Amino acid sequence: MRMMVLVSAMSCTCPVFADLVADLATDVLPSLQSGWAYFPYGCNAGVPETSVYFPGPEFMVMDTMGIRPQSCQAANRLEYRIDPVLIERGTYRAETRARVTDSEFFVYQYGFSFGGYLDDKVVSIGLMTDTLSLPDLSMMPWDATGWHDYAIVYQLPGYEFELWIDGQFFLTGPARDIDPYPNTFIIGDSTGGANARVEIASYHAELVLACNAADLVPPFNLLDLADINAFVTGFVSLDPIADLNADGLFDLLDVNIFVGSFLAGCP
Ligand SMILES: [Ca+2]
Ligand SMILES: [Ca+2]
Ligand SMILES: [Ca+2]
Repeated sequence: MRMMVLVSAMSCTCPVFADLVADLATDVLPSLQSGWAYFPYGCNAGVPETSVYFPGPEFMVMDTMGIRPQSCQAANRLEYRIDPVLIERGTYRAETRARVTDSEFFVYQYGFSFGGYLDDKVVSIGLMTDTLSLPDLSMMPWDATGWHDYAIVYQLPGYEFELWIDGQFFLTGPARDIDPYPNTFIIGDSTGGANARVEIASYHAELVLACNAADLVPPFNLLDLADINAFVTGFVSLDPIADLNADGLFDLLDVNIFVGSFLAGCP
């Protein structure tokens, strides 16, 4: 009977929503744009933003060719810090339209990179003219010299990331653990040993967080049958996901929290 009530409450035509949105305009120096900071570090510290990023009406050029082409850890990266947003559960999505017109590398082929540092995981990809690098540092041949739309989708906490190219699902794989790092959207040059010249025509990233205690699984900010199934399955298998008051017990208190939150709906 309770499940009937829950299912009947599912007809939510929720608007498109994101808790946090970051865009990067192509025609303004990034550090002049809200939320964005130019972040040169390691042996690239001191390299000025205006020598790497060149705004334009159709695309922004990033050019790190010839900058410290040795294998020291360094970056000329753009970062959009999203701490202190607490990411308990949510969906991260980042999209860019870009082409890599030149590149050189020493070890890690992240001459051009975009993605995120989220919940102490790396979910960024790296692009060179002829190579695609994945978050686990594996590489594959890829012709990045033509215009492509790249999209990364990652569910927190701890799902595998998805890479979409030109609107088509391309692959999925594991994120990589890193030392604690602020939650950050990134785009730019992520290594000292690899450099690139890239034209960036667009960039958009967003984070959609779970709306309440019943919003357990994707799609977030939406309460539907997937959340009900996740709670029921978690409850009967004693999975912490269903211990909604985090007291180590699986009892009526958790059921009441779930039902109350589900019926309350996303705001
Ligand atoms: Ca570099
Ligand atoms: Ca959900
Ligand atoms: Ca409990």
